[in-house]
Amino acid sequence: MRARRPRGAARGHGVWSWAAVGIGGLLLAGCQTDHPQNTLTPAGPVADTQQNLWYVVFVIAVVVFIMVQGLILYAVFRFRDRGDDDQAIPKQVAGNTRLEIMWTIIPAIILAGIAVPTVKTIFDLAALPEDPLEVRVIGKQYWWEFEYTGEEGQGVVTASELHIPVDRPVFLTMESIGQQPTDPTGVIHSFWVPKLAGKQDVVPGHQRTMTIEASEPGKYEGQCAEFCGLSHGNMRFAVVAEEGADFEAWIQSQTEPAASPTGELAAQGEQLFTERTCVICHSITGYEGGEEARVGPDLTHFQQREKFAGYILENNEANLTAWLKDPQAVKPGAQMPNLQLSDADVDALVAYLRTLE
Ligand code: HEC
Ligand SMILES: [Cu+2]
Repeated sequence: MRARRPRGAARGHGVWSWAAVGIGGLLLAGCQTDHPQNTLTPAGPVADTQQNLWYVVFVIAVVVFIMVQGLILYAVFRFRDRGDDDQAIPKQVAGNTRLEIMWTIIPAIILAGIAVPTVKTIFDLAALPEDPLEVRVIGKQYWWEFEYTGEEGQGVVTASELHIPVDRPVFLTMESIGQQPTDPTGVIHSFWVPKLAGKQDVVPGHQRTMTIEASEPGKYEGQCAEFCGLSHGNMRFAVVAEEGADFEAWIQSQTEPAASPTGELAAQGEQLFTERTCVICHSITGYEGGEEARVGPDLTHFQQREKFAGYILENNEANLTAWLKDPQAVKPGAQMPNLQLSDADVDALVAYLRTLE
């Protein structure tokens, strides 16, 4: 015969320890406050405004939650089945007009109350900011392209690392296109730098806008936040915020054309860049025949980027070699073909790419 477990004691103990583990785990998860993509530590006025709105909604939601759960717990304990005959039966209120009006009107008032600051914030953030830096953001599979469209931006095009000046609004005009600039067959991406602003979907055939602004110099990590294909998770980027003068120097450096390499291996790589068809997809300003292509990232100042291929790979020789040998092995679904390059070709091309300062 099986021994009967003492009822209540052991069972109750189990439930409470699981609850403690669950709640403790949630609390511990909140401990890491300096995560690079923590939405709760905004780093600029746009994110601040959004967080302020979020706090209002959050506090109201917590109050409603506690009240509703409190009433449920009260009812569950007060009117539980005690197994005797003379237990309390709740007062029956079905069809009570007064109550029904009350619990329709109270939520309506709460929602209307939340709508006021929400709508105001939406309009405030949608307005064109004063004296913005203008950047066109293009979501591609699977990387972000940035084009500085305003006069001061001088048409600079770069990938994966968006440089911006601090304390100045940056107005982004965003779209999704296929591999060619005129190709309308893009997919939906979503641009998200959690510390600087909320998400913005980037939709083919539409132009979306949003403003971001950073208050402190630094690197703010972001990523595509809408599933867009096999390497959606490898579609990251960074916003690099710099003091005004540093930013201007950066823009200036980006307008410089690439110089022809002097080393023998690199010079060989420079030649292979055309022979192995790289030039069809990648543009390098100053490289003959390589000014227009926009299928892959602009490589004129490739060496200045800390990471590449959607900001997933450290920019070093080993990673570049692996990338050129077999892009899909490094990044599933990557839209750069495996060009079946020989080891010697790869070495020369890597040597050339490393001269693109
Ligand atoms: C058919 C077009 C195409 C050809 C040809 C091509 N690439 Fe690419 N390349 C791409 C695309 C698209 C990407 C972006 C892939 C991604 O990140 O998902 C890319 C990415 C790169 C990157 C990383 C750039 C960055 O900042 O992320 C390098 C470096 C590169 N290619 C070098 C080359 C070289 C060298 C060749 C010639 C051997 C070449 N590519 C041929 C389309 C092409
Ligand atoms: Cu995407």
